Amino acid sequence: MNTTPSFPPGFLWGTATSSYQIEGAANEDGRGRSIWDDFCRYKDAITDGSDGSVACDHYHRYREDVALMKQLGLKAYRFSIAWPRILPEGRGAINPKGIAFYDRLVDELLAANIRPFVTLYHWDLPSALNAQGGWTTRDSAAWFADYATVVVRALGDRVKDWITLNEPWCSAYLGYEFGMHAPGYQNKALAARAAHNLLLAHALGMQAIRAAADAETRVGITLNFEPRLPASDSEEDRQAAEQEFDWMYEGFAEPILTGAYGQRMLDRLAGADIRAGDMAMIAARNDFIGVNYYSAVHIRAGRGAVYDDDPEFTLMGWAVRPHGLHAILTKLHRATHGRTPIYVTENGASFTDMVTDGRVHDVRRVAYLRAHFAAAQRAIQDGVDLRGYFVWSLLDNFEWALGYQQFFGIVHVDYTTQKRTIKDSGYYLRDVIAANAVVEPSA
Ligand code: IFM
Repeated sequence: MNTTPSFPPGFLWGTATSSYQIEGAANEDGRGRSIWDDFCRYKDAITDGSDGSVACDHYHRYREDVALMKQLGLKAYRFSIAWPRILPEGRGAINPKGIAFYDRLVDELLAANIRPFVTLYHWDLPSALNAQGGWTTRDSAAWFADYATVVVRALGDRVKDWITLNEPWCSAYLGYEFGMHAPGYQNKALAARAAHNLLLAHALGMQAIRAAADAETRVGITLNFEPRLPASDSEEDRQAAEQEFDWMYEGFAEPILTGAYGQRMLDRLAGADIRAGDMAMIAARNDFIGVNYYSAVHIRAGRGAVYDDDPEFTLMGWAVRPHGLHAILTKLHRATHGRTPIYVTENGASFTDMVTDGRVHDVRRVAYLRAHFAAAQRAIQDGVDLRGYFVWSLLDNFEWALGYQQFFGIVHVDYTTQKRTIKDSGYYLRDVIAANAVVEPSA
């Protein structure tokens, strides 16, 4: 087998999922409602009219799913906790059955020698809190910190890696400005408030986790990135790309890493409740940064975004540009002076798949993963302290407003029978993990 240089020893290979996208069991064991249960009921909110009430039925099939992870040789698994399972009203009374589910899942993972990476918030805010203003009220940061304390007290003896928020850019802007995600508002000022309050929630959440956990515990945040890259080596394109507004980076990574918003972001944040002392808390040290990377934008001077590199597009319509992963990893490495470990907490691709004779020959997904793994490997060679890589996603699942019409899994799910079929990309990941290197796909 042809291989490139190895990844560092102990490199943490895994897959990622989130609660609402896979769990189902929406009305079981005392789970409260979330803004996604509500949003899915709005007319035309979800392209195929579906919702996450059953999804992959992971709530009942988690043992089978952990067995699959073991079969693939995963070293780690990133999943999220459904806030309304733990606190059905968002705060106050704890639901012991909700905690018991994650207890069982964590124990099952540890028994399979798989390290749990737990995200506390992957978009399923309790509806009861939304009724009190949700992320648009500053109180939300304290609600989140209290919820984090409850979860870390319950699982912190076994879970040592915590992620506060997943992709707060999406929570704030897709949820409150563009209305494409729950709670479905279209209001710039509300989005600005939500964006800043989410950063505050991250800050208070980190403090709460550290207060409730032991010294071995690590905590960070997962951000999504879509870097702006020069379309050529010319100085004009380089400058144009540099000057382009990078909303995801400037809105979240920059305040966390520098303790300040840039002027362009401050203009966008008109209406947000930013108070003295907030920025210092938001800039508290993270034990790691989680990077979700899917695509990049090419910029040409005077023309803006261009596609003259003729990229391949995934089913999401996202340009396949693996070099963008190298670019964001090296940029973050420089921005943190190499002092903050980085994980790729999501990377993967949606393509249409077909099950034939019990196999899924997802050649394009295999090629996508191979190219992105190689980009990560190059970043490590260039000095980036990359500690692990979580492929999105373990299973085909509920892709938010796009329902069940997108397929990110390295394991195919038949939603009628709930049968799981490992795709060729799953076997490819297994081979990469076994070699701890970017191997050639087997024919
Ligand atoms: O499915 C989502 C996930 O919930 C957050 N990051 C991007 C994925 C693909 O769109």
